[in-house]
Order: sequence, then structure tokens, then C-alpha cells
Amino acid sequence: MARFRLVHTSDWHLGHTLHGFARGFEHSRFLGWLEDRLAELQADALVVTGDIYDKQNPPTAATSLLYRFVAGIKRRCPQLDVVLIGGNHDSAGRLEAPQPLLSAFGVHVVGSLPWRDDGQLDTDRVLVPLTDPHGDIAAWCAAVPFLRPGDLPAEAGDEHPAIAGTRSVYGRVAEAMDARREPRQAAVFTGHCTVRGAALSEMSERHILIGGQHALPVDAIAATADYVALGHLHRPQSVGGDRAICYAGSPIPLAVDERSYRHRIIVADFDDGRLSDTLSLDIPRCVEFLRVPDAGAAPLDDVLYALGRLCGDGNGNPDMRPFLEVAVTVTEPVPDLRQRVEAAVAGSAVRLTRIVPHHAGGDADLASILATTRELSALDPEEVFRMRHRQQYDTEPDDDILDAFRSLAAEAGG
Ligand SMILES: [Mn+2]
Repeated sequence: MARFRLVHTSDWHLGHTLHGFARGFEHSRFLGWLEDRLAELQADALVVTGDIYDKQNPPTAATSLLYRFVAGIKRRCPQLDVVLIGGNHDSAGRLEAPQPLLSAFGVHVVGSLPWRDDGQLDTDRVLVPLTDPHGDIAAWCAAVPFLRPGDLPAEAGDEHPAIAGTRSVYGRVAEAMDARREPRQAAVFTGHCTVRGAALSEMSERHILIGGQHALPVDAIAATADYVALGHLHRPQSVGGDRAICYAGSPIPLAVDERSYRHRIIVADFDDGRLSDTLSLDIPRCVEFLRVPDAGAAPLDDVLYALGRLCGDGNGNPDMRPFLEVAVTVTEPVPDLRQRVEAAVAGSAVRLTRIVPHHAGGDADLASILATTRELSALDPEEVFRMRHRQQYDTEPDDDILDAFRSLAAEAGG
């Protein structure tokens, strides 16, 4: 049997904007690069594991990026099978709407778990045959998208209902796959979920899980798979060091804490239905992501000095100007913080995404501190103002600020 080669990528988030800056240029560069790799690698299948779009209602620029990519690869790799699944960011209906057209190009889309009218899982829609260069079926892809709570059958037992329900869905799909899979055909499963033991990134993903209770044990999603293609986590990784269970990760950093990732695609080779090799290819980054300081926060003067020495350069291309996040330790009110930072970077070709103030006194909620110590009626407004200032900046308000507060308080009838 001929070798079979699958390329796995994920979490494109087409249509993403970073604090107002569109990412279309980076996505377009990535998709062009991917098209070249698919042709060069003579890939037989491409699997994209969810969050194709960043939003339920993606901008037209994002949908045209996807369609242009599909048209481009079908010209160069007419035999390529493409599987797209829906992620939690995707609208299943929007993703599946062009399915009748995309089918003609060998593109299979599963936006949401398909149920038949009789209440049974429509496994014909979920199971996608993938063919080798001779047109023979070399693998079956169980294209399981992001599972919403309504997709999960109630199962008896001690397991968390979300885990038991997921196990049940994958079990049904695996059963249907085993019924049609012949010897020496590989079993590939997809998922858009968090698997136990995987490393999350700080900003984009932490809020998805509360206490990790829905992180799934690996055996719940594909006990019989030769390769498990996962999406949802933006950090590329193999789960538990197993090269057969991989998050491909996102192709570009979607938040500042993802700037150190080495974004990649995964190339999985199969021989006689068994995974023989995996290889990852680093995706070139065309836009730098800077942070001042590199970690934590620094006093304003230090930050302004560092910003003055920045030499952002986009090769004259506005879409290639580096992104910049700034974090300032704030020890007193700085009403013109933004203007001062903007003035400091005015001479360099960077895109300022965000200024994060770190308050020297901590960011605790004053109300919760007061509530435990004082009666509300016993509080004097000026005293509360002083406490707030001390708490936020770790200093006493100076006379100018106190005068301003008193005249405001007088105006308010206090
Ligand atoms: Mn996701």
C-alpha cells in the first residue's frame, strides 16, 4: 500500500483582530505558506481542527480568505482531501453553509455534531474516507467537532456528565468507524476540546475551564485511534509526550502571551494504516510581537526610555509593523499615561495594542476591604478617597489632588 500523508493545523481564527488591528495580512501569508507546503509535501489530506473563524459572524474578508485558499490548493493539489471541523468560536451553520459547493472540491465540513431525525448520530456525515495517491481509502477521519452541552447524551455512572457524554459520542463514532474500516486503513479522530495533561496559555484559554473539570481524559476521546488531531489550545503540543495525540496550535499569536510559541503544522505519515512518523514544520512569523518590559511591569520613566530606543520596522509595509504591549507600574495618578506612551513610540513603526497599568498598591477591591472593617454610614468621603489612593498607589494624595477632590465633592453636594 502507498504511503499516506496527512497535514494537521488548527485554530486559524480568521477574522481575528488584536485590540483593533486586523490580522488578515498574517493569515494570508500563512495560508500562502501552507499551500506551498501542501504541494511540496505531496500531502494526501489536510485536517483543520476548529476555530476556523474567530467569530460566529466573520467579516467577509475572512470568508474570502478561506475560499481563496480552498480554490488555490485544489488547483495545485487536486487529489487533496480536506476536513474542516467547527470549534467553539465558529458558527456551525455559517461554516456548513457552503458545503454543497465545497463538496465539489473534496472539502468536508462538520460544523456541529449531526443528529438524524430519529435521534441517532448521523455517522455518515462524521466519517470521512481519506484516499491515497491511487484513490484507495487509506484512512478514515472521524470528524468530531466541538461538542456543545446539548450534544452530550446523559449516561449513568460516576463520571462527570460532560466526560461521560463525550465518551459516549466518541464511542458511537468509533463503533461506526470499526464497522466500515478495513485492515490497513488508519483511524484518525478529531476533537476541539481540552485534554487532561495539556498546557494552557495564560490569557486566551484559562477562562474556558473552571478548575479543569471538563478537561477530558485522553481515553474518552479515542481509545482506538492511530492519530488524534486536536484543536482548541493555541500552544502546539503532543499530549503526554505521545506523538499520536497532538494539538497543532494556532498559526499566529492571538494574544501577547502566545508570542513565544513556535507555531507549526504537523505532518503525520502512515504506512499500512499505522502511524509511521510525525514531523512538525515551524510557520514563519511575518509580524513581530513586542512587550515592554518583556515580563511584569516597569516604572513609567524606564518604560518611556525603552520605548524611545525601540526601532520598530515593518519594511515599509504598514501590515508588518510589530505589535507592542506596554506594562507600567503606576505609583500615582497619570492622567496622560496614554499620550506619553504614544508620544514615546511616535517615531517608530509599531502598533500599540495595549497599555497595562500595574498599580503599586495592588488591585484589590476597596469595597471588600472596607466592608469587613467599617460601617458604611461611619465613612467620610475624603477619608475613603485617601484610602483608595493609598490602596491603589501606595502613597498619600498630594495637595493638588486633594483640592480637586474637595471642589468636586462640594459640587456634588457632599
Ligand atoms: Mn477553541
